[in-house]
Amino acid sequence: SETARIQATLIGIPTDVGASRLGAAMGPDALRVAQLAPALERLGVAVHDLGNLAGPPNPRNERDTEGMRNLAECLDWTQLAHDAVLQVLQQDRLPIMMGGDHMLAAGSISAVARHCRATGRRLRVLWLDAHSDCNTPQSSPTGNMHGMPVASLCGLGPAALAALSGATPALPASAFCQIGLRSVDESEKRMIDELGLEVYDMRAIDELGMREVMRRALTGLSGPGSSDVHLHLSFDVDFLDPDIAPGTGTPVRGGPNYREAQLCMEMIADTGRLASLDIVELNPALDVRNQTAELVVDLVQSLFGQSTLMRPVAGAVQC
Ligand code: 4U7
Ligand code: MN
Ligand code: MN
Ligand code: MN
Repeated sequence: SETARIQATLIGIPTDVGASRLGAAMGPDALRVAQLAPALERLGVAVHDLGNLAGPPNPRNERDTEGMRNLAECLDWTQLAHDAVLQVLQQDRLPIMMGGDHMLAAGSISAVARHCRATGRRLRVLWLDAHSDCNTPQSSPTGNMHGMPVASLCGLGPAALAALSGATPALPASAFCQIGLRSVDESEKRMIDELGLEVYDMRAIDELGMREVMRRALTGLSGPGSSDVHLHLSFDVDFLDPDIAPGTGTPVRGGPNYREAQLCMEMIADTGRLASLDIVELNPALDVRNQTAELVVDLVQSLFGQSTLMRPVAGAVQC
């Protein structure tokens, strides 16, 4: 069948102001070294690399009186990310954000939410992460802003950040689905409950299997009546087991292995709804010979339809 060629735009967002460990700012270049653009081109995706956005360096501030580190710098970076992503969406292109720490998702997803509001699309956000990232400045044990983007998008935390999309909250909590969690702070457990976030933690993946978890997570995203859905994937590299992905600042053991992660990406690809992507928390300073970046490129190929066979797999799940 004739399918229009996907037009993707790579946006380097080299920030680590939301994290306490330095190094995620080198993420975009590590992905370029691992040949992200050529890997996508081989799958028929037309790729344009915008280069890197330029924002403030990491001043390594202590927590402010409200409990946040580097708030001013995070506001600058999220605004820059928001503006760049919105522009790409308005060109009907698929933005791929190369982070950078996960705070940037408060900017990118704000732009996606604004765009969906303007074009009457329904937004679904898949959040692949070891963490829930729903701390507020008050609840955060660390003050690191990369642990707060979900709360911020749900309207909690500093008003300037929460209002980036032009509406507070940027999106309803029910738009989120989190997969792979295994390190959740006590206050976050309560927040997940209060917000009613849809969560599949590692226990769910162990008990149900990745296939059933993804079937549930992607319900309603394919088939008739789903063509107005914008699927955003926020892929925190620490979702992956640190044995296969050591290059990240907050690794947690017990994550998905290669095969589970690949199936997850393949099932997302099968929906045909992926419309924007964050790749965050890749930290080349902690990596071993760029293996984590190379693994991410491999998984992103699955996400854009790389498969072993021409035809659909016999017995594959219809979501
Ligand atoms: B990431 C943490 F306390 N919850 O808030 C926090 F454990 O984007 C970690 O998912 C946050 O990598 C991790 O600082 C943020 C901590
Ligand atoms: Mn994480
Ligand atoms: Mn995260
Ligand atoms: Mn992290």
